[in-house]
Amino acid sequence: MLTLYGGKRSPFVRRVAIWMALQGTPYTREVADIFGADFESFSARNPLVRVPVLTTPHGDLIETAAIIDYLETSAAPDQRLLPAAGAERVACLQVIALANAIAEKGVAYVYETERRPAELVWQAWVERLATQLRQGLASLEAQAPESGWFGGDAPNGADAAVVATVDFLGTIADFSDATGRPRLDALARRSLDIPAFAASHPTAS
Ligand SMILES: N[C@@H](CCC(=O)N[C@@H](CS)C(=O)NCC(=O)O)C(=O)O
Repeated sequence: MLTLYGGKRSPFVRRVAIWMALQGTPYTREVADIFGADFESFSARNPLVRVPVLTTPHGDLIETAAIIDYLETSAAPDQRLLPAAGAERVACLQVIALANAIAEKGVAYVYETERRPAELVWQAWVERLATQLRQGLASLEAQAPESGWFGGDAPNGADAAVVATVDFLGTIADFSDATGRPRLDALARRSLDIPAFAASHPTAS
């Protein structure tokens, strides 16, 4: 049995959780307190003390992209969430890359605005992050399907990455207003009808 380490707010952990659920890959979930009590012990699983970590028969895997590669190459062809090759694969991976980059900037924004002591906040950097997030989101919104999924009739890996990122931004006070991203908001709402997405929503119990 695979074990996924990481909390519900992390967009990276959630992408892995959605991915395994869409593939029908069974796993157990463990939350690690990497900012607190588990900092030292978790370094045995990831020397950088970051999540996600996926514990597998091949050991503890780190970094979302490498974990996803493991899941894709371990799955039967009809369970895979990435197009096999060609322009479709390039396009799908570029959507995932953009969603991932937005998630990275969103996590940096959270560290700056929620974790850093208020007197040490570098406002110009926060504004740079906000601009990068707005631009990234505008690009993702322009690429989002009006209906259905990035994957067409069924969600694929791009949908997993985009929904994980959009729902994560919804947890950040300054980015929780979805007015400027109607297609992404609608996609995230549609995803809640699918248990693979709903079960790992940041607000799911
Ligand atoms: N590139 C990494 C990013 C992982 C990451 O930044 N995870 C955050 C949680 S969302 C974390 O563990 N942060 C703790 C830290 O950086 O010290 C990945 O894709 O796995």
